Amino acid sequence: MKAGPFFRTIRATLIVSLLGGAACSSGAPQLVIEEPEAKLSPVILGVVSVFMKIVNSGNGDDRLLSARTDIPGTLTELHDEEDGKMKTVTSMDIPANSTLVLRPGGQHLMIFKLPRTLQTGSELRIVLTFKRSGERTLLIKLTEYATKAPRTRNH
Ligand SMILES: [Cu+2]
Repeated sequence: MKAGPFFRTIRATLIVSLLGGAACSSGAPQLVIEEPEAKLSPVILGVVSVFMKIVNSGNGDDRLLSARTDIPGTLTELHDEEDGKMKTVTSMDIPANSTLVLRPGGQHLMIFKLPRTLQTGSELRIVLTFKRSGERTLLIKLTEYATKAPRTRNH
C-alpha cells in the first residue's frame, strides 16, 4: 500500500516531535528556595558566606549563573570547595527534579567587601540570576558563623 501525502505528513510530524523530546528536557524548571542563611565570617571583616537549598521540582533543568547584593561595591562569587580549598565556579547546575544544596564545605556563595557596619541581625538583599527562571530576590538576616564547640570525648 502506498502512503498518500496525508500519511507522509503525519509521519514527518511524529519524527519531529520525537527529536524535539530527545534534544532537551522539555518541561520548565520550578524553583523554590529554602532555608537561606547568611553567615558573617569569624575571620575576615566584611565577608559573608551564603547557604540555602534550591529545590527544582519542575521537569526542566536550570542553572544558577550569578548572584549579587543591592549594596554598591560588594562582590558576590559562586564557590565550590575541593580538598578543603575554595575555588570560584562560573555556574551551578540544578537539574530537573533535584535539589542544589549550598552548604559549608561544599558549593556556596561568598560576598566580599561588605560595609563593616553590617552585623548580626542586619538584613541583606541578594539577587540570584538563573538561566531559565530569571531573577529571584532573597532577604536574609545575617547570623554569626557557628564556631565549632570543643568536643569532649566520652569513654
Ligand atoms: Cu567561599
